Amino acid sequence: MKSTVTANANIALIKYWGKKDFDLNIPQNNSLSVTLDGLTTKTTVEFSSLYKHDELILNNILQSIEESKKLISFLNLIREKANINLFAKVISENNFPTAAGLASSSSGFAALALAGCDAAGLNLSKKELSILARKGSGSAARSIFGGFVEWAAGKIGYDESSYAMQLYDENYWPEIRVIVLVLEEGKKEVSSRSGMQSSVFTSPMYKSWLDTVNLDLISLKRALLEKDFTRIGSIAESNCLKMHSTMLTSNPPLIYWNANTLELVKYILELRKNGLEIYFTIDAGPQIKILCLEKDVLNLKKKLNSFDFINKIIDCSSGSGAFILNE
Ligand code: 2P0
Repeated sequence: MKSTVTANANIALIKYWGKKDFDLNIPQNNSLSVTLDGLTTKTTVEFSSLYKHDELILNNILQSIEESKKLISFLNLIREKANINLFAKVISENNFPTAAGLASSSSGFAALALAGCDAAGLNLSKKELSILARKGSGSAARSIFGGFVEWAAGKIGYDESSYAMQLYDENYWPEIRVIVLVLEEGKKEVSSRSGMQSSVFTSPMYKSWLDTVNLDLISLKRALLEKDFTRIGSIAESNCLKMHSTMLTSNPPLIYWNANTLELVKYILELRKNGLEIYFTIDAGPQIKILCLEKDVLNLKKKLNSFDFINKIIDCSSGSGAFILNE
């Protein structure tokens, strides 16, 4: 009863920031993402009667019970579905910084959902896996799939109504790139989970966010169909800034950027004014993700190399969904 899976993180072009059903982890709005081949989690789950409790080893470090709480409640969902009562050992590794605003929970829970189900002898459809992964972490619902993915928000109280689906697979647009700039590797101070609830309840901008996000989604889907990079970049960048306006106006304010994030945002705008077609998006952390086309990657990276505060540059294409690695 053992299975190993890899899954990639995803970056939202239309963001998820807030839930309408906290118990079922059902979001306020539909979101749309691209799965990234450079941000990968590899997870092994083994259920065995030899284990006397659940154990999580994350990036080679044994986690405390407190740190394993989310994992244990997630394993309980799998045990209930599979009708087993065995404990599990889970070994998980990310090839990128964990909990720093690089969507490690998206790849983490997508990998755990598939590896856990496979190890428990469950054969779920991708839609069912997406519903399950969502309950670990919302964005994980999207990482079950590769390429461009939409997560349908669904309805309050209806577990089965909220799941992701693939719009285009990872081969749809090989020229599109997401260049991830890692500025800080530490864990963020306010988790996305508590940050987004605070924005829902306290930001006076939250209603405007909800009023415009669906129009952004429709326009972005149209632009994707037409492979119109200019429109995709502008919509994604503006959607990201609208999400950050709900963060900034939360009480207490949520400021996930640092001074270097701001310096790079201004630099990106300047480069674009001078003809290099690049756009930024930022999640709940200081890291910047630049959307660009393959033809501009070398030139862009050369320019970025002059910033010594950029710790790491990860060049991503659109990547695959979660899959089982067992021989
Ligand atoms: C997203 N983020 O759409 C947005 C943009 C962060 C900013 O999904 O509470 O870790 O586990 O459902 O999925 C981060 O939130 O939150 C996130 P939970 P999650 O990618």
